[in-house]
Amino acid sequence: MHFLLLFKLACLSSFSVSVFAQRGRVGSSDGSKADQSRVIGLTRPSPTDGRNPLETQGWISPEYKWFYEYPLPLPPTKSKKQTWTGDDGAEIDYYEVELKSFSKQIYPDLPATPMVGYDGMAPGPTLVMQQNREAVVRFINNGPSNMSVHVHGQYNRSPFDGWASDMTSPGQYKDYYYPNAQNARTIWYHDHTEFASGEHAYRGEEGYYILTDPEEQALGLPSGQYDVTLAIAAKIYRSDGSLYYDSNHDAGLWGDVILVNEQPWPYFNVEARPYRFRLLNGAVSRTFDLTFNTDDGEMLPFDVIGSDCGLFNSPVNSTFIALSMGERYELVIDFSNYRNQNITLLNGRGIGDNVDYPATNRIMRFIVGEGSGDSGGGVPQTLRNNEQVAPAASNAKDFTFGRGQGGSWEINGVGFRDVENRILTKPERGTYETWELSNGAGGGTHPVHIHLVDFKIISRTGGRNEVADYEGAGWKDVVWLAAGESVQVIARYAPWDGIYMFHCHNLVHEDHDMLVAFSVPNLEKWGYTNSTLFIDPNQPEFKGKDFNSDDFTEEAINSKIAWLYSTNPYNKGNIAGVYSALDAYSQGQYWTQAPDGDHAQPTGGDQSADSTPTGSPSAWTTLVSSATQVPESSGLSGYGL
Ligand SMILES: [Cu+2]
Repeated sequence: MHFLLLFKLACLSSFSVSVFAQRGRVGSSDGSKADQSRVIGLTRPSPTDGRNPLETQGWISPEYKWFYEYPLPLPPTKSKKQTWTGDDGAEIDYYEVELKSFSKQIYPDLPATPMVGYDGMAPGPTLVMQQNREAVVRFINNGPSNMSVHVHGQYNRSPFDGWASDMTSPGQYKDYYYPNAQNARTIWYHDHTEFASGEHAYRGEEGYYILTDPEEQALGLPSGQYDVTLAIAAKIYRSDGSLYYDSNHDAGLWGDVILVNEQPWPYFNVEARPYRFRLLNGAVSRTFDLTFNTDDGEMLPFDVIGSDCGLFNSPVNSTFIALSMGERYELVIDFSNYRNQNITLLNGRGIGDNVDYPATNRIMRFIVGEGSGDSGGGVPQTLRNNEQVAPAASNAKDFTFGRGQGGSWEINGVGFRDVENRILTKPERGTYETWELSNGAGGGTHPVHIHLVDFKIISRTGGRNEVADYEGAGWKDVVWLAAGESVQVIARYAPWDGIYMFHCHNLVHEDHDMLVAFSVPNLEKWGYTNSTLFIDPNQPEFKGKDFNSDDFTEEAINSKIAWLYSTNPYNKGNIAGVYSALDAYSQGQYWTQAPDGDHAQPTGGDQSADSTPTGSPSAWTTLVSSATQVPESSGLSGYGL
């Protein structure tokens, strides 16, 4: 089976090469030629749902006339406030981020736009984390409504993962404890409040979270000012400058104003040298098909170096990239041969189920100056030595994303409001499962995000009928399910047990109601224990608390971090130990390799260590233990879920 999957992936990869190689150089910087080129031929990245792809509607927002006249804003990097050091030498960095209202000038001739964002800005400050340095981020809600913060792309324990109903009210704060143990990756944080994530992200509640590691830093990729985040979104404004959230009867909010880092159609001065761009689709419903174009209509080639879950083994050359909501791609593009030229980032029309408007074919402009004399050394052909092939899955499951008879969006007929049934499946901890994700009734296009795991795309049938090279080259946490498509993904449901969400990342769909959960149960006979259980995302110990200035002294913060560390969500940083214990478990050696010496059971036995936690309050322990035993498809409403 091992070999079979490898073979399948190899076939997919070569197929994609032959198809995409036919894409030619076309287009001009006003987008018109590029549009037509993408409509014909095999190389279009997505179907059009039967709409005339060149059809556009008029402006909904006041017409925007200042294309490429305002610079690209760059969010600041967040500084830590203090570092806690434990008796055993463990160090945990502490950050404070305050959610609050602010206003930002979007239209030069209209009043500033009221928004809500982290630290009163959008995008929020970039959190840059070093691999193997854990962090506690205290998110303080001084905003107008509830908050639940999700760091998208990291395996956070369930109470720190931004569960949709784990809400922190205005006037409260919540401490989120993050492992930062995975390989370097471009991830992001955004609001995940139930039924309101779309409106909250739209009004500004999103930012980058960049995890870096020594292997990445040794590659010599463009860094510092040459390593740039580009968060693309699309919005609608009223004549008073305020944001207008129109979900089109819950079909989607496509937006006629394209923004990069919250600036409509910005320009960015670049040197004639390579840049690393970290692309994020932070839009509510709009999918992009991106190309970099000279004024003469030449499309620039670039190296895609990574996707949602980090760097590829080798760069993938492309001239275009399709980016659905929640996806990230990293690319290196070399402007060396384009001195004193404009390079315009354009967008295809008629992509997915987008509705197009007069200027939605344009994104931003790079104004290339002189070279810096530093070529950047090129992109290494080996970026990472990353496992590319998953072993055989132990289970295959089907999930269909469609619109139910009542009009709401559902997964296998269930939505988040269906509390009794919303845990759709229970993958055994440590096992691989193949999930077939299918686009069902009701049209629409669904970027599917699975929390907790990194997955590999195995195949796509229907629609585009292929996996693009850059989709297949790395591990992902979002995959785009366009009209008529079924996509198979394989993931290992590890390292944690717990209840996690999976959903459509068209935020209008997610809120109405295409959001469900899976539960990774704790394992019987499993030697690894925590002194606290982390299965229930609403575990009371970790919920938001009312703001109290006494909690904000250096001493109080240190003692809170010491307590969080003592609950041991991340096996004291030894996550490799968790994996090796899971591997041992799968081989029936469950007592021999418990990862944490403090908690390991020394001899064989059949009692579940997780059923006898130490040092934890009894009320919720009972509650959580019960919650893990509920059968498939039964409700958890009695358990605070
Ligand atoms: Cu959807």
